[in-house]
Order: sequence, then C-alpha cells, then structure tokens
Amino acid sequence: MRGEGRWGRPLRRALPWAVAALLVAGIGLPMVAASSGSLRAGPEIGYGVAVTPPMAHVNVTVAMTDAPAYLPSAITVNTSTILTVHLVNQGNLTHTFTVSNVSGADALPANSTPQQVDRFFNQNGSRANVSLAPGATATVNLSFGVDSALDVFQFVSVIPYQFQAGMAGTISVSGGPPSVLLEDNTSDALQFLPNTLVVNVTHYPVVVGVDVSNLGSFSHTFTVSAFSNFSLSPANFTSFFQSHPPLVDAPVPSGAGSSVWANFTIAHAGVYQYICTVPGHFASGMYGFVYANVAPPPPPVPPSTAIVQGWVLVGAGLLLVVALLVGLSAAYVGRLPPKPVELPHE
Ligand SMILES: [Cu+2]
Repeated sequence: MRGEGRWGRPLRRALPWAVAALLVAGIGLPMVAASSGSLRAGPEIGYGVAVTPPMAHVNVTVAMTDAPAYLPSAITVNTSTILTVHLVNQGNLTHTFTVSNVSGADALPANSTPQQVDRFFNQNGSRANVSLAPGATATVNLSFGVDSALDVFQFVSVIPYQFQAGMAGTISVSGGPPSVLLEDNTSDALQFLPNTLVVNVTHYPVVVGVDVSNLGSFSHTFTVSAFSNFSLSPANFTSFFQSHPPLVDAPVPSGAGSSVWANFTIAHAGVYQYICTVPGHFASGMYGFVYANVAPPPPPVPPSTAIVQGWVLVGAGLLLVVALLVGLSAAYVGRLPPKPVELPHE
C-alpha cells in the first residue's frame, strides 16, 4: 500500500481525460468567443479623437473713412486662425475699431442709440477696442480658436452716431481644420465600416474630420445630412439634398487604399446620418450615423468588455465540466472505445 486508497486508481485513470478536457476547453474558449461575434475584425464604432489644430496667421488691411465706413466691412476667417487687422484711418475724423465679444450678426442691434452701444460694450466687454486719430494706423490681433466655428463678431465705431450712420462690419468664422478626427472605410459589400461614429465634445459647433478609406474597388461618397435626428430614405435623399445641402459630400475615389478627408461642421448635438449617394448603394445598406453627444445604440457585441469575457468564461466552463464528466465516467467504465469482440479465426 502506497497510500493508494479506494479512489486512487479511478482518479489516476481519469487524469489523462482531465488533461484532455482542459485542452478541449482551451480550444473551445476561442471558438465560443468567435461564435459570440466578439472577435470580428474591425471596430463596430468609431470614436472621435480630439486634436488641437495649429493656428494659421492671416493679415487683412481695413481702411476707416469718414463716410463713415470700414473697407472692407465683411471679413471671413477659419477657425484656428490668428487674424491681424492693419487699421488705417483715411479720414479727417477719429474712428474706433471695437470688436464685439458676443457672437451674432445682430448682437448689437443696428438701431441702438450711442448710450445703448456704450452699455453693450460695458456689459459684454470687447475683443478689441482701439481709437485712431485722423491719419493714424494701428495693428490688432484677434484669435479664433476651434470654439469659434460659425461665430459672427461685429465690429463698430463707438464714436457717437458713427455706428448709427453705418460704420459697422462683421468677422465671420467658418469651419477650419477639424478639432475632432475620425476614420471610416467603404467596402465593395456596400457598407461603411464602421457605420457608427461617436463625437463627444464640450462645445458646439465643432469641426469634424473623417478620413474615409476605400477597402474595395468601387467608388463611393461620404455624404452627411445637415438635419439631425432625421432618417433619409433611398427614395427621397436626392430631392432632400437638393433642398437641404449636405454638411459634406466627399467623393471616395475607386481603388483599394484611396481615401478622402470629409470635413464638416456640426452645429449642435444630435444624430446625423451619412450615406453613399452612388445609385443603389444606400438602398443596399450603405449608410451610418454620427452620434454627436448622444449615446449610440449598444453595439452588437462590444470588443473586450466584461460581458464578452463573461460569456467566454461560461462557454469554456461548460466545455470543461462536460469534458471532465466524460473523463470521469470513462475512468470508471474502462478504456474507450471498448475492446472489439474477437472474431473466431478462419
Ligand atoms: Cu457607395
């Protein structure tokens, strides 16, 4: 007796089967994971990455006249721009260049009295406020960051009755380089991969850039609806886009590896649909949605989350239990398969 009790022999016999069971479970684990869909290639959801674009430098010369007027009176810049305004007073009167701190083409109403103009700037401050004597020149630097997309800032002369006589202008900030970057792909299966894009930012409007790459050979478009929380249909999108121009309509060139940047400005939070406008593609399922500060629907199976790992463990555990039961019963029954019956010799 070497301490081998009543259970020693069956357990020793079961050992190879237990090892086999572990091997089966080891093979089964990835199989379970694959069958649950968690190991599918490619992300289901694209998440926006915030970036800080470099600042561009732009110069503009603005003349002040006794009309009284600014020439030019309308200035347009992109976001992420430092605008240097070179002021030249060409008149015989003193003028000011006073820039509103408040976005809005009519933030300071045109019918404001001189007292109301003073009150407006006292209350809201100003982005710049310089006074130029006749013949004087001055330079003013104004910075428009990523938060300024779609803003409009008035500039006026606060000398009494000059603004009232029309001495006013605007600086309009259009989209610029994107401050949120995303990636998407088109495939010959007529799909966007991923078809769910997520943007979470603290300030709107926001300029978004999507790098759209072609995985297949067909050409496509990446076309974003300007209407949020609105679903296009393959039947109506053509006429819809004629009356409501898309935020962006970027052609994705044919050929694997070709790509295009689709940059567009999202005015406010919401869900924005994007489609491929090539005939037949949208109807075949070539569309997706941008979730802008809106929770996206739960993905089919989010990769590497506790839920997936839980199911994998349950699947592997079940296989392990089954294999152990097979092993233990085999240990008691004897070797498997049973010894073949010997046929009598001829
Ligand atoms: Cu397409």
